[in-house]
Amino acid sequence: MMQGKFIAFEGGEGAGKSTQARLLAAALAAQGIDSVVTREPGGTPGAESIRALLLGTEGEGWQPRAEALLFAAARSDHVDRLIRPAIAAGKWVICDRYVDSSRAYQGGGGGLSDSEVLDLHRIGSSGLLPDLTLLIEVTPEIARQRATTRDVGGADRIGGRDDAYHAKVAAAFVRIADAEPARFARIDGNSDAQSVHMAVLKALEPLLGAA
Ligand code: T5A
Repeated sequence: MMQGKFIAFEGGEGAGKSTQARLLAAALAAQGIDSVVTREPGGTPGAESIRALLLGTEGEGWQPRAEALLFAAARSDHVDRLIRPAIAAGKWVICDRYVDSSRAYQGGGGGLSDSEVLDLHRIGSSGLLPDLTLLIEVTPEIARQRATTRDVGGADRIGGRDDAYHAKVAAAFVRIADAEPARFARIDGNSDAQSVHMAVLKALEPLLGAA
């Protein structure tokens, strides 16, 4: 059996990652490609429990290193129990955030070095990387508008951090993507969902040709 592919969507809050993950799964299904849409932190029962610890706004929260370890632990469970088995079964895995979020948020925003975050990923998940990572980029104004529509009940612990933190995260995403052009496609996410979806499909053409 052919192995599946592993696609990740990355970007700031409200960029439209979940919307694009769903549209991609539907487009793949129309081509007869079986996929599984999943998310981080989360995707398995254990990782979803860790998600609640990380994003809940009760209590005093986590220091940057504890936060990075919790994301890495959640990812390890997700990779072992869901991502690797699905790929081995020939499915495409479409993941809403993955390790590059840890590099951008806990690294760029939280101050850990990139090599520290990658060490945790090597220990937790054998360094598994996506075949393609789609970075959805929107202006801060559009991100704010979309996140406000979504966060009617209030932002989570990390989404609710200040503008300076999110500016560092956005800059880190661009740095990471530009350093690995073969694994990343940078997608302009400012237009309507269907136009962004077309750009996503264009970026996936090389992988779809090989499916
Ligand atoms: N985090 C995560 C880390 O710090 N480290 C890590 O390692 C990981 C994995 C949770 C938080 O955890 C942090 C980052 C986050 O702060 P999350 O649950 O993925 O991560 O949080 P969000 O990024 O906020 O997730 P969302 O899934 O809610 O945002 P999306 O997916 O970017 O946006 P989406 O698709 O839900 O769209 C938001 C709104 O905009 C509309 C949608 O309908 C929706 O209302 N929309 C559009 N409107 C107009 N035009 C378009 N093109 C649109 N696309 C979407």
